[in-house]
Formats: sequence, structure tokens, C-alpha cells
Amino acid sequence: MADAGKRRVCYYYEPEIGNYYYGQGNAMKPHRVRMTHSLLEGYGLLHRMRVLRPIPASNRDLLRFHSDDYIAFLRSATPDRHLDADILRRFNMSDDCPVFYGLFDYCQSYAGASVCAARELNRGRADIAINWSGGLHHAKRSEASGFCYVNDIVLAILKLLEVHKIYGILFPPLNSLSFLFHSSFSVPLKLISERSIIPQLPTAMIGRDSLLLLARVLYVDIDIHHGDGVEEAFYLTDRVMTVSFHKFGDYFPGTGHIGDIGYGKGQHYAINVPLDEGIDDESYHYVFKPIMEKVMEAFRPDAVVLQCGADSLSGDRLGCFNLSIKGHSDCIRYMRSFNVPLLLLGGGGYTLRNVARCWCYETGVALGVELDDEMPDHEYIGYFGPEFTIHAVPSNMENKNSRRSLDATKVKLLETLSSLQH
Ligand code: V1S
Ligand code: CA
Ligand code: ZN
Repeated sequence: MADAGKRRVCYYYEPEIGNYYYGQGNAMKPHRVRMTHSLLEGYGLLHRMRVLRPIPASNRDLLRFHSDDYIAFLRSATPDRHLDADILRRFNMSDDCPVFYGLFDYCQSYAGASVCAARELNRGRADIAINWSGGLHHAKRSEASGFCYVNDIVLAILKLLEVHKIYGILFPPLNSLSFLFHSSFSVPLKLISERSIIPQLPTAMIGRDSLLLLARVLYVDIDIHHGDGVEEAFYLTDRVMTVSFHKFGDYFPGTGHIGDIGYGKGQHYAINVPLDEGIDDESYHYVFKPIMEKVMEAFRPDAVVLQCGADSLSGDRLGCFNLSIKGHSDCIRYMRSFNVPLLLLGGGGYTLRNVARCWCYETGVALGVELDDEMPDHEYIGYFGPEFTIHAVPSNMENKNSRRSLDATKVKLLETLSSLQH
């Protein structure tokens, strides 16, 4: 694929992250982020990018999306304190989302890393920013869900939306909004400035000879689960397009039907790609590449947020897809090739050795570095035997996605995207 060129990459890592523990039996293990970090160190990749420690998300950051009472609850909840059953039910604290030691610090840490990463992209100091502890896409405004407590992705997107560009119009002089919005608008424009702004500004403003354009952000989700929390947060807006590829049908969280397309101004700005179990690299890219090519052409985002959930890999403890690490990382390679500021986030991933393999390899893709298959010695090398390789062999499970069903999905979504005029 085109474009193995270099990019300026910054990578956020909190050394405490691996110590948070959801409890016995729970599939979500923050330790996998520490394993990834150790593997990155072993491959010498930490010297090729800026390694930054995140600033914990502040109350102000968290309250941009979440409700006061929910954040106050997360701040005060500990396993030793008696917690009212009605309150636990109200905030959906359950087996999936238990109250564990250090819960609020954990939330501040992974959310803070995503917000810092977005800020770094806004400042133009990096082309790609990475937070493997983030990507917790199910959290709602006032509710935990599916191992996710606060939605770091929504917070990062809100940060990316703060950027605007002021253009000076060179020719022909424009003085009417109707001309602007009803013409094909191909006049030459001169970029005057690019900076962060107050969030309350309207979508576009025109002065006598200048035009202010607010950023558009594309969200892409390759976790096996539907990115419901992010979709819901931006369902009514045309400034954020959400695209989720996921297993659909009798599968958590149950949302993500192909017919869910957004509403009001947001109609056609939510894209859902329902897939069946056993999908392999070839079938995945048969839909992923044409859909994302069309999305990039129709939406022309100023920034892309890519949730890289590794539970879509073959052999995942909770997942049922059959992607190889190469197939999964080709999504990152493909989105990177558009040369738009890119935020890479983690997400699901429950077979720990494969998660570390995948996110380490994908950091290499971000940097434009191909890694040796033979794994270097490092602290957690014992997890990777007997092969001790970065790649893992996919299984021979049945692919339940027929060419006919993939064609039908692709055709329907490409048709919808063709009707998009931005
Ligand atoms: N699939 C699945 C699954 N497994 C578990 C689970 C397993 C062991 C435990 F001790 C606790 C929970 N929960 C689920 C799913 C949630 C999956 C979340 C995926 C998150 C992500 O990868 O997308 C992003 C980080 N929950 C359910 O299926 C709900 C239940 C319906 C069944 C499981 N019980 C424990 C809760 C209710
Ligand atoms: Ca998904
Ligand atoms: Zn998942």
C-alpha cells in the first residue's frame, strides 16, 4: 500500500495503568497496555516517537460529556463503601462495570490521555497521537456499559472539534451566505489562521471577505462491538461522522443496525457495517476499503479518530472474528495513507498476548517501521511462547459472511454515502 513515509508520532502512557484491576473473572485487563508498552520498548520503538505521560482528565474535561451526578458518583465510589443498590442500578454498575480500587483515577488516566492526545494534534505538534489505554466506546452520559465508565473518545472528539480555520476569500468576492451554501463553492481560498476556539461558535460564519470553517471529525471503530456510546453522542450532528464495523445479531450491545443512519442534521452521518462471525482479512477489506474511501471523499474530515479494538482478532477470548494482526493493522495503514491528523485509540481485546502484539505492530505502522517477526526479549516474553513471534496464525473457522451479503451491505452503504453533499 502507498505511503510508508514517516510521521511525527506522540504516544501517551501512564505507568500506573497496568495496576488497575476490574476483579477476578472480568475479561478486561488494563495489564495488556503495560504488556504493549514493554513490547514497544523491546522493539526499540519508544525512541522513535515522543513518549508522554498524560495529565489526568479534570472534572471540567469529564463534564463536557458526562452528567454531574454520574461523575460525582464515580469520584466517590470505592469497594469498601456501602453503595445503594438503586444508585448502582441507575448508573449501570454491574458485573461488566464493577466498582474497583482506584476506579476514578483509572477513568481520569485513560480519558486524560485521549484528551491530551487530541490537544497535541490540535496544536499541530504531531501527525499521529496514540493512547492504547483509551477507546472505551460504550460509556454513556450518565451510565457505565461494557467495561467502559467514561467515554474518552467523545471527550477527545469534542477537543478536536475546537479547531477552526479562518479563510480569506481571494476570488470571486463573496458576500452572500446563499451563494456559499448553494454553489459548488470551488473559489480559491487563502488560509489565514488555524487555532482553538470557544466551543459555542456556530458551524460556519462569513464576514465581508472571510470565512470561518469549524472542524469535521471522522470516527472509525474496528472493535468487534458496536461503538454505541460514540454514535449516540453525535447522532444529531453533521460535524462528526461515526463509522462502526461490528458483529451484529445476538451480540453485545445489540445496537448498530445498518438502517441506523443518524437523525435530523445528523442523518447519513452515522454508518453501521453489520458483519457475521468468522470474517477474515480478505472479506473485511472487501468492505472496509471501499466504504472508507467513499467516506473520506464525501466527508473530508479535518481529523480521524480510529478505535483499534483488538477483540476483532482471531482467537479473541470474547470475539468471534478471524482477522490476522496484518489484516487488522491494514485498517490503520489505510486510514494513515490519507495524511489527515490521526488519533489511534485502544478498545476491546481479551487475549492479552494478541492485544500486545497487535498494538505494538500498529505503533510500528504509525511510525512507518516494519517489525521483525521474531520477538525481542522483554519483561513479558513468557506470554508469547511457544512461537515468540509478533504475528499469530488465524484459525480455520468458518467465515459466515457470504460474498452476496457483503455485496448487499457495501452497495447499500455506498449508495447512502453518494447522497451526502458536504
Ligand atoms: N461478550 C461478552 C461479555 N463477557 C462479559 C463478562 C465476562 C466475565 C465477567 F466477569 C464480566 C463480564 N461481559 C460481556 C459483555 C460486555 C462486552 C463489553 C465489550 C467492551 C468493548 O470491547 O467493546 C470495549 C472495551 N456484556 C454482556 O454481554 C452483558 C451481560 C449482558 C452478560 C455478561 N454479564 C456478566 C453481564 C450482563
Ligand atoms: Ca466496532
Ligand atoms: Zn469490543
